[in-house]
Amino acid sequence: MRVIELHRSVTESNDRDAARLRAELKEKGVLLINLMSAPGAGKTTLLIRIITDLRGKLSIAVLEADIEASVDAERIEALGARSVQVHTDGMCHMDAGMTRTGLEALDLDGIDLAFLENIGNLICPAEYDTGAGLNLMISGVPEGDDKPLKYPLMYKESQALVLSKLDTLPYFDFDVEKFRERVLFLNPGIRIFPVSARTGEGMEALEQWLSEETAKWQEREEHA
Ligand SMILES: Nc1nc2c(ncn2[C@@H]2O[C@H](COP(=O)(O)OP(=O)(O)O)[C@@H](O)[C@H]2O)c(=O)[nH]1
Ligand SMILES: [Mg+2]
Repeated sequence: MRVIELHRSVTESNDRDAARLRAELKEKGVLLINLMSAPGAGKTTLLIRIITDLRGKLSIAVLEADIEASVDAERIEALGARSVQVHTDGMCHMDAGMTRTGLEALDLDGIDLAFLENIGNLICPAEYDTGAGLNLMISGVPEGDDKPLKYPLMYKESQALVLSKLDTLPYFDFDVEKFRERVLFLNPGIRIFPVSARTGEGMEALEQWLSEETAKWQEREEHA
């Protein structure tokens, strides 16, 4: 009897699609950042802050992915930024093919930095390479400092982490040092940005990092 491991073949073919998409985006000079978190961690609020603060410095577009509704894309468009909403028809993650389809609808001409706001979920999105140049995750203070212990994969797959809703620290027994240790144990190289999108605390360091990463992505390889 033959047994075919579908999960492996699906992820292998997705990995190939993702590598192709990443190379095309590199060629275009568009840094795509895959933004992942639990529902309500503050993805859209953070994007609104970033787009507003970096206006005139970086041209930013957003691909919004949700199971249904278009409220997030509407919030982004209200800022005058380019945005497209994709619906995943019940799927709890975005893969490279779905990301490509969404990006084709989003005009990337003149765009420096594009965000994919992935489905709110701490498990599935981390399992699929979307073709993004960087993975950025958000963990919110109200979610608790034990989340790296329970959902390690997303922390391992991300190059940077935003610890969001810092303004709510007085109301939760969240131990920032313990959280930091747990994250760094899983992923020693990850950058951690504690921020409050509400008060603006910590946004400057995050935005500086985004600008530097975009510039690095847009650098052409020098041929001797
Ligand atoms: N206090 C506080 N609330 C926030 C902050 N960022 C987001 N929120 C709130 O958290 C809720 C979910 O935010 P949203 O951006 O929609 O999360 P998403 O589902 O991850 O996109 C909203 O009620 C926001 O106002 C923050 O920095 N501080
Ligand atoms: Mg959102």
